[in-house]
Amino acid sequence: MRKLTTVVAAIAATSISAAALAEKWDMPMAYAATNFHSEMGVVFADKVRDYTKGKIDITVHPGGSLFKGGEIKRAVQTGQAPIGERFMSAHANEAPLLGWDNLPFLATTYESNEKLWQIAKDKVNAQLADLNLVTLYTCPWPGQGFYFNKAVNSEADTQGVKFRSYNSATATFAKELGMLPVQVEAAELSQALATGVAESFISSGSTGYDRKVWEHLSHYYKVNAWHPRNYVMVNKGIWDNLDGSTKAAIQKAADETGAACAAKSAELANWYFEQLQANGMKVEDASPAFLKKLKEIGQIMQADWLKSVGADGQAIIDEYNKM
Ligand code: PCA
Repeated sequence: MRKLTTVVAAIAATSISAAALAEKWDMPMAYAATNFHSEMGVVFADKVRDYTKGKIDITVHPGGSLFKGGEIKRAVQTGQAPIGERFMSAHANEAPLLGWDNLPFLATTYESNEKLWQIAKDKVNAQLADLNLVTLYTCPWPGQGFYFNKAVNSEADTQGVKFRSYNSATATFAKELGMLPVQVEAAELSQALATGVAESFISSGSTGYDRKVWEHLSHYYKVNAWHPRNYVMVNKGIWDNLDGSTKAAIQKAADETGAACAAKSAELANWYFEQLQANGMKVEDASPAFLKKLKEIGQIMQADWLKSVGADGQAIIDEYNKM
């Protein structure tokens, strides 16, 4: 008891601020520090510090520097890191529902992707809760198109091409085009292209810009196949132990950051294409023949997804198609 009194007295005497008693949270993120997702992670951390009056002090670790992209979910699930950010559909091999945002040509604008998220959200969050995770916010990437080191007009040009995939859906896409997929994190993409491990990939202009892929590749085909999302997740046990006002403060920061991040993504989408072009890449629409093939593959992928997810997946698509 004396000890406690001494401590209380000491705190009063030196008027240690709330910040000094802050809970420190390390937040691993997978993408480049200069990428908008990572910059928004810093905005989020600042807001959380502000709205919790210094109670929760988040330090962002971008670029896979604390945990690599592929390790972040497990780190947060197990509480090794209290909070982290990851590409949601990378977990679709474990929980197929989490591939809701990789259905080719279903929701190809920011607006329709947001509608799809609103429909999928409760089911996705329930799935993540089963994995001991609570989603704080999600943020879409710009539309996905194909990078190559040559002109590609149809699937005749993609046979045998080495392809960097970022999840199982993109590996399927590649195989259907006769390509040879290998999964590589964005943080290791430049190296994979430099060493010839990969010579093509599907992504947004954003990742091509971050990884300066014009050093190795020449063509980008705008396909706008889907807008995949990153999500910021917190360990469920840690979240459940927070008091109500702290949760509300963090959620306010998350809601604001999620909206700002989506707006930033839309604002930058064309700017990234301009940067690719300024660095010598050809940025073009996919040819009608190539696009037709991609759409056929898209139908197969959607059917496969529905088969693996079952009724929940069908309910999401049915509701989306009604809108
Ligand atoms: N960039 C990330 C995921 C989607 C995107 O546009 C990547 O290529 O890893």
